[in-house]
Amino acid sequence: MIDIDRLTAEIETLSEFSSYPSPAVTRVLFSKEDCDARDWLARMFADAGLAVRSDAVGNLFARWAGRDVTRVPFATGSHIDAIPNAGKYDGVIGVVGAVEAVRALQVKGFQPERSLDIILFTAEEPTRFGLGCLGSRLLGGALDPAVAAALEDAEQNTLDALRARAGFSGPLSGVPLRQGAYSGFVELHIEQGPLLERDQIDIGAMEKIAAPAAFRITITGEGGHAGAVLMPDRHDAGLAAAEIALAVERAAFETSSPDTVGTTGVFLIEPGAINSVPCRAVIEIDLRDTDLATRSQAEIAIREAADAVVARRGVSMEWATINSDPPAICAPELVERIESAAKDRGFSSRRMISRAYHDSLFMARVCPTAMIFVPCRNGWSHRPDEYVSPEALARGVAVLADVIEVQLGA
Ligand code: HGY
Ligand code: MN
Ligand code: MN
Repeated sequence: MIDIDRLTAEIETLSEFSSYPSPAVTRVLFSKEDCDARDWLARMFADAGLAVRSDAVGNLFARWAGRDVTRVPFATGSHIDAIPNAGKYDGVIGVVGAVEAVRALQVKGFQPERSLDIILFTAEEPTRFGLGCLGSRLLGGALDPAVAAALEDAEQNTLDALRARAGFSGPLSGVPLRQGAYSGFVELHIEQGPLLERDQIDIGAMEKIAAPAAFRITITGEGGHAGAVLMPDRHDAGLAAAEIALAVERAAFETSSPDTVGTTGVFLIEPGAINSVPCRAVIEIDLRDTDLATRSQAEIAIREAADAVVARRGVSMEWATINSDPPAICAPELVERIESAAKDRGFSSRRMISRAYHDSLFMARVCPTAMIFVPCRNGWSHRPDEYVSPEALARGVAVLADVIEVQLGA
């Protein structure tokens, strides 16, 4: 039996660890709010009888010990970091909901054969270092530990310095998991899209997780006095970046796929004075599709457009790829398990593709992986009015508990 009142109260408490006032949640990797939230969760894990350990990058592993320690454990989990001005459910329901699933199984007297790890992944959001899924990327062997160690935030703090300050030490080379370290991984998450709510479907069973790529483009122009530099003589870095941002939108529209999305979410210009022609601009582009070839087609179109803009405006460009990840295919046997768990409870379900990326994208490189989605109001996410009803949340946790029960008993 899911104690939904306790779960919603815990989600409310967790949301208070935020550097923005309620209802917004902002919880950036290794900030005071993140560290305090991790401490609070570690106590919650311990109260549920879970043994907690962490790795060198701050991934937390809360283990429910099974009777047969020779069996490969199963895993679930998600993230609790939050981008600026976000909501209280993204990631959180996959961590706090997993604890509730374990408590529900404990109350019914279930004894696991196989152990379970609830994983709290470090930095699923790219906010601190510009790279998403930092913890799961390292766990999945998708990021060179030496490259990770040298990551710097906007204030030139390195990952090594920040993780040490947060109390995590040891070589990052010890973080990657071996292939098959878990028998499987299932993540509970909000849909962050409108489809389940629109069609009144209770549970989403992910078949695929979209392929994210991110680029940082730096444009250098000539700048100058806003009054003295006549229009034909300008090499305006800001306008060149603006044209490239529009090319991102055009490229996303013009692929053959409705799943291609392109976003210029970071747009900085220097010197940022009203009476000075921008001499430098930095834009960061998030480009996704569920199909790699289609995403690559969009990337090529953007690069070609950018080259033409740069040549015409007489500016220079540096193009840096932050990440360029393939999509993940979810494990059919876990997808079917999610569907049958929903069916057994009388919940409707639908197979879907996740347009957002998740830590599951990288856990799929370690073991069979799948995701359970629950609907969120209007599909809103990454905004303070993100909302999941207690009923929808309870259904997601119940299905997670049923999937875990089968996996731990198997
Ligand atoms: O951006 C994403 O897809 C995830 O919410 N970090
Ligand atoms: Mn997110
Ligand atoms: Mn998330």
